[in-house]
Amino acid sequence: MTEDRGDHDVIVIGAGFAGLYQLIRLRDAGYDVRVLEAGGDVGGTWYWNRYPGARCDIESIEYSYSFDRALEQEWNWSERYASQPEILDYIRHVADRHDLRRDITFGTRVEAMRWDDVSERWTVRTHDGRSRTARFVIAATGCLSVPSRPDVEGLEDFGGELYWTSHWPHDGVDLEGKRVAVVGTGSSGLQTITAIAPVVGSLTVFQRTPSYAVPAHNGPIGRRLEDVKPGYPAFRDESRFSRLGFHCREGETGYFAETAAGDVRRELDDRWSDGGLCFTQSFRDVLFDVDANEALAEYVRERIREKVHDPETAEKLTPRSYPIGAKRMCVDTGYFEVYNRDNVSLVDLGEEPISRLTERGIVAGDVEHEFDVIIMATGFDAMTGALTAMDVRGTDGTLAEKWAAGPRTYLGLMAAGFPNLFMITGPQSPSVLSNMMTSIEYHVDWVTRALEYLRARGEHRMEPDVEAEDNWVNTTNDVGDLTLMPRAASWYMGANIPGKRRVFMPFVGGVGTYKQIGDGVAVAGYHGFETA
Ligand code: N01
Repeated sequence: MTEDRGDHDVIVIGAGFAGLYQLIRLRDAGYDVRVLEAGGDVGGTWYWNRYPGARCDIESIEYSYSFDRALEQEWNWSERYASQPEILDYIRHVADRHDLRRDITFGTRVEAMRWDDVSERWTVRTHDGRSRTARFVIAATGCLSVPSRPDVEGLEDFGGELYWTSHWPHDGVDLEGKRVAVVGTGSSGLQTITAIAPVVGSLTVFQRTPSYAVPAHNGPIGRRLEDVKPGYPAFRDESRFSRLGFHCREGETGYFAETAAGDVRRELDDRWSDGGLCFTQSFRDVLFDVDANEALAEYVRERIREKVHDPETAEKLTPRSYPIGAKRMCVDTGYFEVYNRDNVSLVDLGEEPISRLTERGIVAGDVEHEFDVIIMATGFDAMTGALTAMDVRGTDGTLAEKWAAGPRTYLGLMAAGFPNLFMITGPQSPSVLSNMMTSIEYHVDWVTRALEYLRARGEHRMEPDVEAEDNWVNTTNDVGDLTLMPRAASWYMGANIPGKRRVFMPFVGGVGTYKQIGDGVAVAGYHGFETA
């Protein structure tokens, strides 16, 4: 293990996909780097989210590193969409292959960071009271890493087993034959519900808002990977310049104006039978035009009615209160069919809200439901949560204060007042609206190139201009407002966290467009940044 002297060129926070690749790039460039990771091993989101059925919703051929050409050829995924255990195996394999663990301190949570304008260094304090310093800090802390734990009355009173999908026990949980509740019907809830329904004695799902879901049609990867491998470099390049950071046939025509009714149906049927997140790309106006969006939503509602036998349950499962695509779409594998099982029931929290937990279970409406196990799949304080959970003090105050009315960044990479602090897939970058692997690699490469630029010039400080930051915040908001995305009470908007200011946080202009802007800024001598 490399000695952790405590003073480094760079501290990277987080050993998920972003932190590991950042370590590789900076170590190769000769920097002294220390990675601080709260978990017991590498993996980030895939280390913590071990709930039954956890699986990626981006295809395996796209959701992997592109920087290691030999690895890209050697690694074989088994399924079209990789499961959490397989992805974790992959990340561990990368850590072994590049001997990364020697520069990572595990079981160490960063609690505070303070910038010193005299020494021009960050002091980073961890939960064990230890301090380290670094010229640069790179937050590879993830967009969905701080669980949202709703303040439900009586949470402590429940006498059975209580689990959170976002912190699932490493030894697994025996659910066989038990009376189980799941609260939450986002991606984590849907996957958990589908996986455990055949195993548990009874399953009661507590749903606040129904989700739109498109079938995954998951299965063995077959020849798909072998077909892609010979042309992988070009394939990756296409992803980098695409809208979503992965291959997705983008609809070129508008829904009403330019498409005949028969063609619309054929297009939607084709996409539905292909499965996956590209469904919402069917027509170019789906995220802009209310009527086009409603037509697509109605197609999905029809499919739900076909799958669920009981019309009353089908109606409860049918999303109507927000545009399709304005909340993160789910990709499912037999989710709706689960409700045809005799051991599964649904509680609509719109009609019967949860008032409290008791020793025996959950009180919703007038009924106390009794359970052996309650599983909370209630989501995350997304995008800003991990950054504001730390006490980050820059030149003029804390990041939490600066972002009280919503995040303010330049390119989602840095924030004015916080010199030498970089964010990987920070708010106001494409991040969660893209294949995270494409966006992570782009940001890591961009940050590495910026540090190399400073070093070549004998400089050691970088910070965005307030004006450049203001412009980028306005651009991000303006582009977001062109779409229907702000019309849903989504975690993209921070709407799932009580008291969090509702602002549309990701950059919705597309990965390829964002790359052109980011590359242009760099080529123009880091336009909008002050360096010294
Ligand atoms: O979290 P969510 P998630 N009482 O916020 C409900 C990625 N991901 O962990 O919609 C009752 O989507 C909440 O209701 P509402 C992916 O990007 C990917 O499922 O706020 N219910 C909602 O139903 C995803 O979008 C994969 O009204 C409460 C649910 O809990 C993101 O992570 C797998 C409640 C939370 O859903 C987050 O997904 C998993 C309360 N007090 C995750 N509070 C794949 O790759 C919240 N809810 C497939």
